[in-house]
Amino acid sequence: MTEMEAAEALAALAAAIARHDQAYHEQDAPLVSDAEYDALRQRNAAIEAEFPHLIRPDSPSRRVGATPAAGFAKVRHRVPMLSLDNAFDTADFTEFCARIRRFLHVPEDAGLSFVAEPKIDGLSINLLYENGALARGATRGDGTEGEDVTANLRTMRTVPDCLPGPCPALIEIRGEVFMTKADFLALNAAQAAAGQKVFANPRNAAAGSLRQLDPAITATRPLSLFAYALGDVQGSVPGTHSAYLEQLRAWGFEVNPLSCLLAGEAEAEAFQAETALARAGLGYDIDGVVYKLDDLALQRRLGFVGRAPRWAIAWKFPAEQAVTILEDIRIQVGRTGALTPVAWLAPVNVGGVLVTRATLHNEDEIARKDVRVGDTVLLQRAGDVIPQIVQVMPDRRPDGAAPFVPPETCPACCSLAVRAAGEVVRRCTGGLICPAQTVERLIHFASRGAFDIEGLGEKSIQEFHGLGWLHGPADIFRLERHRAELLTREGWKEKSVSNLMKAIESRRTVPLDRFIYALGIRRVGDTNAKLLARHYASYAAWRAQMLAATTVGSDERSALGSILGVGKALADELAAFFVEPRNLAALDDLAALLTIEDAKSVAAADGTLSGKNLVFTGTLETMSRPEAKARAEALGARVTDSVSKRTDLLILGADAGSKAKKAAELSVATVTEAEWREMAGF
Ligand code: D41
Repeated sequence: MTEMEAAEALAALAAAIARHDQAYHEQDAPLVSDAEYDALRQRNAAIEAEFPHLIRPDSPSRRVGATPAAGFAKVRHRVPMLSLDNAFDTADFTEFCARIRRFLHVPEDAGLSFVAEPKIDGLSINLLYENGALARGATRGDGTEGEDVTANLRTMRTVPDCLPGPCPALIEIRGEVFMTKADFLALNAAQAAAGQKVFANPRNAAAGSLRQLDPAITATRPLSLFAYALGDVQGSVPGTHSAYLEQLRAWGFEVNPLSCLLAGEAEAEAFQAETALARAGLGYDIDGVVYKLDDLALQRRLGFVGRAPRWAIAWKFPAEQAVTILEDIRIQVGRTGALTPVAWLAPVNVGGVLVTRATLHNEDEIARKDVRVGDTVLLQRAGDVIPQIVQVMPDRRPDGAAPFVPPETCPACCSLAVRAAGEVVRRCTGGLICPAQTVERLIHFASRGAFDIEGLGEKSIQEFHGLGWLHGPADIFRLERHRAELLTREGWKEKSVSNLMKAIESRRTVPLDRFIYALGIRRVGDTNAKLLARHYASYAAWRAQMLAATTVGSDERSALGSILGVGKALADELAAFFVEPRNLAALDDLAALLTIEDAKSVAAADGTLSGKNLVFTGTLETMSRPEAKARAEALGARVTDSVSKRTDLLILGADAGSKAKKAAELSVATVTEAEWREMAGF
């Protein structure tokens, strides 16, 4: 690997890992399996080890865990919440014990007592009790600072409001919030039935439930807590960890009943093996066992290195694996039209869970692993409910097993499915007519920037779609037909129905740009919709030109590609939409019910960025400077390097410095990168 390649790889890894961290910690919706995530981090570490001078200021290795998300107040833990070093085999554990003995200067055969606690796969929290009353509860966050989720924690049965009997004046108690497997499955079933988001695994379900801004929602979620450690203490506590766990029980906390005191290394090894066997039968997910030296005085002497104590270690289990036959590869259509291949498997038990499906992510992944129908495959569950295919067993491949051929049409609506250059995802082009996408499309259609139909939000769209009243956007303007039946439904009254119908009627006349934007064609954000509307001026002209532009190489296609700021990728998306005859039929059906207003002529239009002087500063996180500049210029703006009185707008990347200050002095308007993307229609 050259230095240049290493730098590029580190930049890409930093961005990818940050994206995954955010998806995992802030949206509680991971994009990849834990194993894939670990592989990214390992690759990052390996490259950094080889090229230490290229370690980036924003390197994932410099960040620990999640930074607190907006919405909750930040809380500094009185004593930092440490992390844990990992052991993966007996040798690692033996070395952990040897290190303790070396540090304490005790003989090699000196016995060490450990408390073993199954390592719950949940999220750590910190509870502060003042004079025996719960004063504050926070998530672990980055270990130093977490989020104040006191109100949410108070809704949990297993979080005592007060500690009965004598207790220190101030004490921090730490533990793991989790959801049992049964509670998780029931919650997901209820979420799915209500058309709400389902969670990838119990850990994410627990995190998502605890981090609700509305504690009333948390109160309905089945969360559990096992307490396992103390933080700051003002007052006296027992001298051993095992006695401390007993004290926690006496105060009313649940402590994992499998926790136990072990007399030495041999017992720890046996405990590890027993727990690995018991794992599948437990009601909750664990990913290893934490071993903590029992003697608190020794713990204090040992202290910690970096952010991990020398006196504790998490001995992880190997990932749960199994072998089975891949019976079929079927295509799932997501709500946004993304096609995902899914492996249909001969049912197999993987660590106590009966598995019949595995995700195959995308066609590149299938090609890379050379997965074929009929193959014997090795599966792995690593914390996730949906398992991964680790590899195929090539020597067990049946004769005639053919490589996977990606579908050219959408299995839900038979429209063409296309994969744009440079993208891994194949997408259905049947935007308006694909049943798999209907709800999502309609939500966009009725949303604020589009038709802006008040009272027609996600919930009612789901309801009407479920009743078979809405198949495409035109049906919204035929809802009047269902007025009588709607009035008989729960939650609908004369007033709300009549308001909804009025809101719909008031939108029968619509400006061309909003109409175009509402169609939800990929890459056609509101800025591009405005550009198109201004350029083609009338709906009839736009429709005719788009039809002509479906022919590759036509004058209309190249004209479309060269409209200020539109570009080839967008031209391709528009062509793909218009090439599908049923999209066109749905469009005509809709247009016939509406009055679509012509756009104002280009000369009179006041383009939001046209003629403006822009300056970029700081590090843009989602695009390069040259791309941002090209886009701005395509929208008619001028881009300069320094802020002056003539600057109209300063776009602030990360770590913006003196230019931001200057802009403030000169009262120059500023926007964030996200706002800029919005303006530029990215
Ligand atoms: O069950 C757990 N997940 C667990 C996590 C546990 N039983 N004990 C733990 N003990 C600690 C120390 C030794 C640092 C007090 C932990 C964790 N830490 C922990 N959880 C997440 C990061 C660290």
